[in-house]
Amino acid sequence: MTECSCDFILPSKEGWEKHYDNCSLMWSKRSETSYPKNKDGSLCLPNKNLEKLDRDVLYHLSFDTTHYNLPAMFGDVRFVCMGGTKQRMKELAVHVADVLKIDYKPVNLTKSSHRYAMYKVGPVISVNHGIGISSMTILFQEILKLLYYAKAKDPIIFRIGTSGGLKIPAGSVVISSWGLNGTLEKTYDIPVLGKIHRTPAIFDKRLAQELQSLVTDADGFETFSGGTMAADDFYRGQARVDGPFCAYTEEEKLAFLRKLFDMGVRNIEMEATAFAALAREAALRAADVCVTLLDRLEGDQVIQNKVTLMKWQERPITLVGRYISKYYENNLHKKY
Ligand code: R2B
Ligand code: URA
Repeated sequence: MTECSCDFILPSKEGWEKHYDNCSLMWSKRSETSYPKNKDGSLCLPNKNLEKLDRDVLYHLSFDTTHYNLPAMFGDVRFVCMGGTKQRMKELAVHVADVLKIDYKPVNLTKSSHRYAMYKVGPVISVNHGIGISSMTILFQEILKLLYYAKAKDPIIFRIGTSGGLKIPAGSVVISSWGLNGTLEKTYDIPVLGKIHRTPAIFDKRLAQELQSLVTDADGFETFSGGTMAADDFYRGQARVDGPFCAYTEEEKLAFLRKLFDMGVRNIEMEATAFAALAREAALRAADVCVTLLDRLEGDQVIQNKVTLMKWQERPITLVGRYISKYYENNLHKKY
């Protein structure tokens, strides 16, 4: 019988899932393949080709395994936070430093890649992934390899994002339960060698419950758990009628958005399916925490003023920062 490897960040509460989805016990129940983690929680990536490489170049991060001591640089990483923009991820790094009381001046560690911007503060990597699944998955896969070479233990991954809400007030935060693709399946589908490779896009329920429990009335915004549609486009792919092309009516658009709502979807963004799927495949615990910039039943354009939008975008950062601080308050870092 496989043993459970749950390292609870928050003590269990009634009604919560008993296990994290990525624990060795849950993995053994759902998968025939061996658990992709070592006993100490470090990653054990299943691709054996990696062992044959003399040097692995993490091209988009501008690191490699010869010229950089990745275990020394990143061996202590416990949390990886990703989000679309460089600015937001810099702000997250500064916020984490503040919360953890670390004296910190932001330095972009991947400046020479001219692609993504990565910050590291204490045990937290904060890195931007650009827009959409293909940009995010390149970053995510190189982060997975980085964590693997660094021998980081039990990393937890957050996406901090923006989205369009469905029938919820603009400025609300949605913690995703699952991702839904453009053809309304809860999967991440990618063509591999000419065939569709399909992976379930389900997020860790216990982690979502823990995050949700940290929201207080004083926060001044509502938080929802629900499905997240990941579209491959901002305009037609999200049923907008304000793009350069549109061959459906406003009524058809609203009927589609209502159908999504009835399926349990609470927001639309552009990465959730792939983010959930890659994390699950690597047995990493992940949460997608997005603020909604508008209610899509009421319109398509993001018309809020910049100051309000910036304030709203702090909300997922505050929540994830609070989660990371709990990890310290509960002294869990001392185990590592
Ligand atoms: C939300 O916002 C971006 C598009 O504006 C995209 O990255 C997403 O998921
Ligand atoms: N990001 C999206 O992908 N959609 C929105 O409506 C808002 C932000």
